[in-house]
Amino acid sequence: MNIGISCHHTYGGSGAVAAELGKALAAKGHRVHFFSQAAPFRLGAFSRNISYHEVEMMHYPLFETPFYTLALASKIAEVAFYEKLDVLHAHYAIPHALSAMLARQMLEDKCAESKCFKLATTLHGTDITVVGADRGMQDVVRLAINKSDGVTAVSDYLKDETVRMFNPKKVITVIPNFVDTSLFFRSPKQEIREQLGLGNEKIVIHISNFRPVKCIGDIIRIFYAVSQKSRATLLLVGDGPERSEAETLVRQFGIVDRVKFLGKLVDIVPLLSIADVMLMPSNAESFGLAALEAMACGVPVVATLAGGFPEFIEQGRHGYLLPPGDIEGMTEKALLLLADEKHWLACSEECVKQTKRYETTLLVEQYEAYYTKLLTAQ
Ligand code: GMT
Repeated sequence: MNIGISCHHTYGGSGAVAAELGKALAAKGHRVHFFSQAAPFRLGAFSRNISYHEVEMMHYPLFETPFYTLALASKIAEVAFYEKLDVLHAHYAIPHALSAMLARQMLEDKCAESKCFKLATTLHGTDITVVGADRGMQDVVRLAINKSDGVTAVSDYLKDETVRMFNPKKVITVIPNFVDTSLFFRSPKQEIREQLGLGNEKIVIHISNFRPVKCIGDIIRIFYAVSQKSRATLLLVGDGPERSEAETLVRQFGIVDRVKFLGKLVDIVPLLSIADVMLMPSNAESFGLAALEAMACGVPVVATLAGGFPEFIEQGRHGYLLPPGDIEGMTEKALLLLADEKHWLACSEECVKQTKRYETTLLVEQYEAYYTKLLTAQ
């Protein structure tokens, strides 16, 4: 198939899923065209069957902000026509699905409707729960959903939320996040500890784009309580709007030497491989790709009883889920995992087992079948 993928290039789950999906499809022989503002952060080096189309925006003094949605639509239309795209897979409802709709209209005179690409849209989370919940954006998100040929969501939770909020005309198919366990596996390296200036203390880790939904303040509060009873270090991977507040809290708590802000790192397996607990106290999380990737590396998760987490994290088996904001509860469970070696090992092994259900090869097959269904539908 000739598949177009449009996604956000920035550090975040939807861009990661889109890039990993495209790479896996290309490895299976499909021709994949990526569309984004800059190279998606997980795209990696050149690879056969992959083309990346950077969307260039026109800068003209009359326009205060450049029109990304329109530039993307023009780029999709151009590539779809010359490369004969079968499917355009939009990751995150806006603006990608809208640009694709517009691209189809641009092609109306050039292609017979039956020959134009099918539009598959994957909802990732905040496109519904945050952007979709905004009064000013609701109708445009609804349009993106209803005008797609097919819509998928990354968890039952997100599907249910979308149905509750938008009552869409289409049936939404759930295709969860996935992880390549041939790349994500535990392989601890002493030199990583040395590079980070760590001894043999326990490691708590968090990876995200530091947006408000991630509750970074709760991470610092939990870790502060943990650090009173355990000689652990907190690794914070990623960056974003809540970082300054987090750094301020770390200073206020006097734990500067116990917390390392590592920034937006792409190669996270070496870090996950030395981690003992993944903290994800998000107040809304449609799936939680970072948790799944941690589990593949044998890291039990302490997260919230919210969103998609309960769909793949079993209480006491792969870690613990507590109500959002329950700092005390999450602290207690993190301490339990850090202190009880036997329990940690059992959880760690169960985590690795659980991720086999979310193996990239299995889920990529589901996407391929989904595209085929769209292409053969009347
Ligand atoms: O908002 C974010 O944290 C990033 C966001 C994205 O779209 O880039 O992540 C969402 O998509 C991921 C991949 O499907 C999911 O694993 C994350 O749970 C989801 N984030 C939220 O729902 C907050």
